[in-house]
Amino acid sequence: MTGNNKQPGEVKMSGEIATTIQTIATTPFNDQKPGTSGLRKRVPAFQQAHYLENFVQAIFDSISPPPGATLVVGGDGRYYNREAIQIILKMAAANGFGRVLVGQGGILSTPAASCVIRKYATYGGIILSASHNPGGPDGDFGIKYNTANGGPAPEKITEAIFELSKTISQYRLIDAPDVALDATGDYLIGNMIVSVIDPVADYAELMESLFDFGAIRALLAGGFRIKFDAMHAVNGPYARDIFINRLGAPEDSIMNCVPLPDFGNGHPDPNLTYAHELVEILYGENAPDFGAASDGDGDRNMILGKGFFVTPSDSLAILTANAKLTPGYSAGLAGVARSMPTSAAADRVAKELGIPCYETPTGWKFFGNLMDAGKVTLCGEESFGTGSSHIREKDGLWAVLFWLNIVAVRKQSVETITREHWAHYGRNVYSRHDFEAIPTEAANGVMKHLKDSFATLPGQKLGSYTVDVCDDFSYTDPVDGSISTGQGIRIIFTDGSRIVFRLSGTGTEGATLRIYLEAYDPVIANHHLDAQVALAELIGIAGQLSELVARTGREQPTVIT
Ligand code: VG1
Ligand code: CO
Repeated sequence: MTGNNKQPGEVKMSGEIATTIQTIATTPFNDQKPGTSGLRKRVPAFQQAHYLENFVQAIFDSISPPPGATLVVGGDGRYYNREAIQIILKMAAANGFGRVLVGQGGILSTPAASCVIRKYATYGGIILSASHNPGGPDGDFGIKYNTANGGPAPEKITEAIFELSKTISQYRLIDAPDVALDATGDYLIGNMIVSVIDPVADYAELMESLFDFGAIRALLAGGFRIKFDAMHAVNGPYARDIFINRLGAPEDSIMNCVPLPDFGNGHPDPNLTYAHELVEILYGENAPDFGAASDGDGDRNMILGKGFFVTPSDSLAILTANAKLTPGYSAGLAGVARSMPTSAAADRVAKELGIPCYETPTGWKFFGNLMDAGKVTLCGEESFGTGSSHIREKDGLWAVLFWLNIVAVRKQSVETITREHWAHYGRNVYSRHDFEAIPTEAANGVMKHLKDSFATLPGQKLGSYTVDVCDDFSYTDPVDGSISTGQGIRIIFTDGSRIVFRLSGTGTEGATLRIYLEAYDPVIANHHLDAQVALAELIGIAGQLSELVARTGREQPTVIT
């Protein structure tokens, strides 16, 4: 772990040697409850005096690291990333850490942070990101703790952090100058070494160990054209290294690959709405053969073919069905897991492969135990998240490389691979409708109204659908027995079609209501239908059951994916 711009063993001093530990008195904030993926707030909230410090001290107090432990710190480069990292380094030094590994420039994608935590067997890591939420001075910021397995802290840890944040009275930091983060190398602050590392190399090597880079290189050299959109977010340098340097793709294969603190004023969420620049290219004249995008922190992915969109739920199923075509998964899969609102397309593949399929609550933290116990290899969420046990986070570029490896072996287009999949397994027609920034009371009212109708719904005939069961999803972790309740309302019809209602745990303004719609269609002749057309009746039923318009005034979703 030495930098490349210095002699091994040389440790640069950060200004004067300063080891004074300061204890700062503080008072609690009462809103530091981590959501689906860490604590997310508007930037000005994080800029309040003591706000970040309180939360970081609550993390350190709840994990009580042994003296000299190593921590990983990095973020997606959004506004306030650098300032936050300097604060965290000074606090880590005062809280007894012996070393912190930081990505150069403060950059580490979420999957790269998970990779580094695992590769160097560190005690844990702090990732600074609000993921797919917009950034900038008025945008969002976020912070999350990952444990030694490289994955998001499970609920029992995030709950302990929240409890401590409600009673905190002081935090510790050392009095030292800022650490230069722009050159790799080792620096000393207090008694702690800060190792500024190349943020890309370890991750890119891991990707090369899983996929057939030779086959992908040959595919690209043969004229197969790709376009990857990093959306001005963290994956830019990763995409450049992997696609251009390692796979020999031409320069115009990547776009928006310089990370910007405000993501170029964009919304770094890879879906048909926010990644419209890429979508227009893939649906335009002379379109490339393959398109992909990732989000703010690099853990999400969207996969496009020429004029064709692959839903994330289908993507998980297709990767599962074709995993053996790649070197990293040639031995087959232990099992697959999906979040509850994700379509059951992967379940059908798992059944045919004779491997288990698990259904978990929303959020990657619920996959960690299953992967640690060797019960599953692939995991996915409908929210453009796919990943595997190579790390403990979802992984945007991994999914893109997985697809390219499959295309290189099958020598078929993305559309053909998907249509052949549907022809074999049937199509789980799927869509999610998001209603953002609804007044919290109105959103809670919708959820309560739905729960109140549980008693009368089963057996009711609604158009061509009959309600079979409905519930508020709860999950018992098969590894440690922990129980998570209130994870989303499911209305399941007798033919297996579903409507799911859930409130987002990552939004920062009012409430976001997500309505997930799924209908199974085995008839190949219907497979060309647009999802909104095929789901029209279910969409109507969802509106009727939830009394959405009357309760929220919303006629149309903010985003459809
Ligand atoms: C959303 C997604 C969820 C995902 C989470 C974090 O959560 O629905 O599937 O795990 O974001 O993704 P919610 O609670 O808003 O529905 V990331 O890439 O934003 O860290
Ligand atoms: Co993300």
